[in-house]
Amino acid sequence: MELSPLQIARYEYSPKLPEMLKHDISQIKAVEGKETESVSDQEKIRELFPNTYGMKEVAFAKGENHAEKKHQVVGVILSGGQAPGGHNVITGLYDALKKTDKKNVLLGFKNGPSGLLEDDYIEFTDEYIDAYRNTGGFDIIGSGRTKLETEEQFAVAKEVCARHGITAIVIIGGDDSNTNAAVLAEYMAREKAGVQVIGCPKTIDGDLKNDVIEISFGFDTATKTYSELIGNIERDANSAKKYWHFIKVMGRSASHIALECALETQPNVCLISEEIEKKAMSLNEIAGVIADSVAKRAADGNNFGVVIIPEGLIEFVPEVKKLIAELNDLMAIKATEFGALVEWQDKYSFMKANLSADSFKVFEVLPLDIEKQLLMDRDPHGNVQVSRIETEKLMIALVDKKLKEMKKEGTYNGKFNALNHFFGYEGRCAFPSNFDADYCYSLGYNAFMLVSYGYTGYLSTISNLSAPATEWKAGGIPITKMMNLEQRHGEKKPVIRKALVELDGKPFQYFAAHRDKWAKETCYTFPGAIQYYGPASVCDITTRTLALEQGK
Ligand code: FBP
Repeated sequence: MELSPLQIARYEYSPKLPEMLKHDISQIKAVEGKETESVSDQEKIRELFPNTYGMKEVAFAKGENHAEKKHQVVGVILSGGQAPGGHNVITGLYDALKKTDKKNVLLGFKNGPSGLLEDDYIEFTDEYIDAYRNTGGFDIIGSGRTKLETEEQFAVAKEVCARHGITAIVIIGGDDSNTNAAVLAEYMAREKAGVQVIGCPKTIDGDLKNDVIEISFGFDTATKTYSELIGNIERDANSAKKYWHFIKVMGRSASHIALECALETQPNVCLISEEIEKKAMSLNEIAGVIADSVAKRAADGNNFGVVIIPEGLIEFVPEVKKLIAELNDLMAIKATEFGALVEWQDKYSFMKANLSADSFKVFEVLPLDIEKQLLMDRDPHGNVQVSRIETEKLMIALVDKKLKEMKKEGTYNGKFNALNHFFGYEGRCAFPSNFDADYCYSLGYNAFMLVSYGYTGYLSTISNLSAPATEWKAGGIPITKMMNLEQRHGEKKPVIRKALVELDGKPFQYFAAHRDKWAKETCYTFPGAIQYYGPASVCDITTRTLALEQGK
């Protein structure tokens, strides 16, 4: 493979570790803190995790290493969507494992959790690992979305582990994958299989966080990448002064990415799904918010602007949520009848006959393309594939309609030329920022410390992240501490609670305090490209979200 100059330079980069992990491994000791409780439903979760509930928090510190010495064979898995820095979690894990004992072995299971079930793996060597240091992507072993959740799968995993003498599995994933890591850890403990399970918090969506996990890895780089692009578009808009740009950004459910990009770039409008749900806003009302900004700016002669839309928006609009739920049920219950319809007119009549009157009213005002997207193939769980719905185009159509009405009423007299964009895959495999390169390497290094001290059912944690890396703290928390019971596929299941944008949190409050000004005036800020070399004040800073959350 040809190497770019940046790739060659990044190979030389030494990720920064927290002070307590920089010592010789013989000088890193584990210090146990308090016993833990799950965030709610304690009794039920204790019952479900009799072997791994209530374990103590762990922190690492300088001191004599008291871990039991044993030959370690560790398996690692990348699970779910790509996130910048995944390679560094693996290089950090590898370095700690080899520094502890050159004879230790790291196996990488290929293409996600299915690699473990199919016993499809590679054994890492120095040469192989070195080609991936500080690079973006998950192509080191590939990723996948197979869920590791049934007893049958766990039994296969146990057999594969026994075949290779595996002592621990490290799962790099989001809330679902780490929930499953906790269930797998409990299974291995119950079966006395001698296999520990450790998780690492990944997802660009930023929705795996709590009082201990300050940020999931990849969020920093992905939002910086999108913010660079949005800033560039803002500058173009302000130069040409003729387009409104509607930009959808990834984030399947929570709006953390949209909010962070708004804090970085100060667009005219940014929609936050969690607020829309709380206020039970209709599509018409949302279009009204954007049209209001368009009209105010047009009155000042500014027929241009930028709107940020979170990917998950429509599922948070109550009337659309109801429509989608009805469609999912309908297309499951009457699958054969609906599947036999070929002409659009017949499909439309089917909807009219079968949807509730309220839902059909919402359906019929949608642009034709969106109606068709809502009726596309379902995902494996029978749900509409929300990420394939072009919400940015939907909003343009609705705003255009609203502005035409306003023109008739005489409340708007401008020009509205809109363009749409979707930024998602552009940011998931970028070269990790210095923050993500350092954070991920530390997470992986620390995961091995947890392994060597015999912990299982823990998530690797690196905290105090808005301080310089040397001041970061390393440790682990039992995954069960983050769990509660939620309704999933008709049953109450123990899961890690997904972190949505908190409307009383500092990042949203800052945005809410400034958005009226941004809606009318041109207040754009241009973050520019991620910088890897130069002053720390430019290269090592993390997100505005984290800084505001930590009072910076
Ligand atoms: P993870 O939660 O698995 O990290 O993935 C998040 C995400 O990037 C979302 O932002 C997006 O909706 C989704 O993955 C896209 O998934 P796919 O890669 O399967 O198209």
